[in-house]
Amino acid sequence: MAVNGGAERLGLATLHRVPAQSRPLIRPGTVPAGIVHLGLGAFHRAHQAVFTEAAIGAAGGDWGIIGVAPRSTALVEALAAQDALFSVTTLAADRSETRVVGALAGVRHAASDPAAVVALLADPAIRVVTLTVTEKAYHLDPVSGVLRADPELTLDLTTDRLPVTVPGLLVRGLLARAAAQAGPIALVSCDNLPSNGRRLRGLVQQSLTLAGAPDAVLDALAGQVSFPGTMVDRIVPASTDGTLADARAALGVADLAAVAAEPYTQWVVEDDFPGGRPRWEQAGAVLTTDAGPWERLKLRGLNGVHSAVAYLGAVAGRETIAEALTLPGLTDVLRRFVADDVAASFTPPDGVRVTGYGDEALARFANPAIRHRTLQVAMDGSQKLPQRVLHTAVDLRAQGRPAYWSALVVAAWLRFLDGRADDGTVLPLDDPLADRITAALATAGDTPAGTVEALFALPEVFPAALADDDGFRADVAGWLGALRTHGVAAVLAGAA
Ligand code: CS2
Repeated sequence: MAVNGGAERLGLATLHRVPAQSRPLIRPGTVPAGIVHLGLGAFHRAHQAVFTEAAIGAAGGDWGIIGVAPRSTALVEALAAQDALFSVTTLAADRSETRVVGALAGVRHAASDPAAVVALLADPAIRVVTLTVTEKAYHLDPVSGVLRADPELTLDLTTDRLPVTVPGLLVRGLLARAAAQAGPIALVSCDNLPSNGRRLRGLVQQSLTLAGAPDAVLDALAGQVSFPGTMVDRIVPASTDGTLADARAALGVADLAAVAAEPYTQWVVEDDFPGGRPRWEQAGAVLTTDAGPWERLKLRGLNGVHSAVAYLGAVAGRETIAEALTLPGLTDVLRRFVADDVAASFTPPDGVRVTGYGDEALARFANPAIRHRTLQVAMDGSQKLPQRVLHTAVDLRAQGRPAYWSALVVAAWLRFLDGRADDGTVLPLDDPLADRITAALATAGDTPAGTVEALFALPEVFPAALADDDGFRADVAGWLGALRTHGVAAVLAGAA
């Protein structure tokens, strides 16, 4: 059956056919836009859009979202044909529930109409910009936070052409905003980057400098633009035909922009919005002065564990995260990783026990209704490993402690980079540094120590403190040798 099977499409005109409990919390199409969101992926639709709709529903405000898709035309077309409506199906292990979200006030396609995006960023009605563009779109070196040289970025920042990169769009938009004196604005990174607010500020400052922005403009912007840090959390796998079929069954109309997500959701936001903001706290978000401890908790205690499951699971031939977790011994190993390494590496938010948080994350990963592919989480490892695992190891080693389980996670990534699962199946490498990684591996020889030597020499990934740490390198090489010789299943069975 085709996903829409000839059924009518979701939209304002068909909303009356959607079961009452599945309709939006606000009257869609009636709330003026106050937010631009860059990156209309599944995560945004199931997270910030849901919080924002609930906040508008509870407290009002002109906070409709204009969703900007950087690349995907299919999604923009699907949403445009649906009056920007889409549904979220919440999947618990034993039940599901689908609801249409009415937070989007419009959609734009950055690649084909960058001028429209620049104009929006300069519009006084827009007072918040949120971003979920994935780690690599920031063009930042994950270790140092320095802007990476890139020909497209250089063209965006140094010529008059219409921008195609995220930093290019932001800089052009902010310059237009300064010229229009359009008032204060908050730029909010909702990506899983370390200190994401500071990273985004650094990105904008470096880009404005490269673009040759005059000092007067820089000064004007400095007083008008804030960069609140945030921690965002909800497991939202890429949508599949099954997601669309479930949505259609629940709604009675076809939704080609449907997403599915776990029940759990969390948002911690630094309260620094000079142009105002939706009352997200009324939707369950935590507004704080410092999201840093929450962010470290999540990056290390959830995402780091997720990446571990993804690499070990993919090499063991498991398709999904939940299936990987059934590997005998894996849960024990991950609990040791959290208790011995993650929990000892940083100070958590007041009142939070890191091991309890880790157990909760493992229970969420085990949700069998969420078919999150190990290969999806394994993507872009070079951009993810530093904040998810390597910072944990750096902090432990600085205290003179071992980082034994962190070394296993790094070894799992290196084993994944071998390109073949334990059963010989090809494992694709989807990573912005794929060329650098492949070149490094080509010179490495085939001993574990050789692989460690070659990969640890990539300064964009491995902080100097680890690259020079013989003890840590030996632990990684030891685990890598065991994984290559015995396979994931045997290593896990004997490990914890
Ligand atoms: C995952 C995250 O794909 C990944 O790398 O670890 O997308 C994870 O599902 C979210 O951060 C959960 O909030």
